[in-house]
Amino acid sequence: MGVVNVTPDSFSDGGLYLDPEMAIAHGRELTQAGAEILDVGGESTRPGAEPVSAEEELRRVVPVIRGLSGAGSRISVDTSKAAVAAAALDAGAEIVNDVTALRGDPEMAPLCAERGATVVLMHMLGEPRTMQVDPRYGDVVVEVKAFLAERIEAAVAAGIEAERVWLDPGIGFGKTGAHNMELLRRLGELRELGRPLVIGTSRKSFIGKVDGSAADQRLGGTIASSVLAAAEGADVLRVHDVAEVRQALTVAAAILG
Ligand code: HH2
Repeated sequence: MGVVNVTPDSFSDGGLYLDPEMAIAHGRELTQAGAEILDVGGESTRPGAEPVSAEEELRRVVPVIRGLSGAGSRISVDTSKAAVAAAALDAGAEIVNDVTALRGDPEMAPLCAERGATVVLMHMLGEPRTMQVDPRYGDVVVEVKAFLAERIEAAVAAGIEAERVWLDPGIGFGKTGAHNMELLRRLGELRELGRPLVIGTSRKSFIGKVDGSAADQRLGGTIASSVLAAAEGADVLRVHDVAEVRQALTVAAAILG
């Protein structure tokens, strides 16, 4: 899954693809590089980010989704707002990547049910503005797993087919570096939920906490964490650097046979 951020303030590529033509060209490059899915987002969820209105988010993502629809990758929309998801589905998206796991907007679950969308349910402790202020867990893996199990039930109760639910432990969303690494080491426990797992480690600050690198110097850490996540059973890797991660995964798979 390649990341297409149509935002002025995303933590690693904010402002680079705010212009729709630039975002579409970038999405096409990621497709060429082997992205099977493009995740198009119009609101940064980085720690401390301020929310964006639905109108502004729509203005950012809809032309880009329209421009990328039919160009070779499936399209996912990274949003927590039902109005944005509805317009994105109309424009050609088929996956709704909701970092609030359907808790942010009461209309989101019924919309996804009615439209037959695939949904990504992600774990986040708190909300982006404050989530990195002293996050605490007893056992982070047990708690994230219980949360995701409860969100699957909520999705199914709202009429979303269980087969259309993907899960994500939300690397960096209300977690310390140690929490993130514990989750990555014990992904096998989340596989017991029986649904595809999405993992997004790309350029995130837990990498910088290991070696002091800045967001634009974390490709090696992104590759290491993505390959290890795949080996632990991750199904979808959400990354900015599709060509490099794709090559790493192909070589790792060849070695493992
Ligand atoms: N991470 C980010 C955004 N959306 N969605 C899922 N399912 N999983 C993730 O790990 C995830 C996500 C944050 O990365 P990015 O989009 O690059 O930054 P920003 O939120 O600042 O736009």
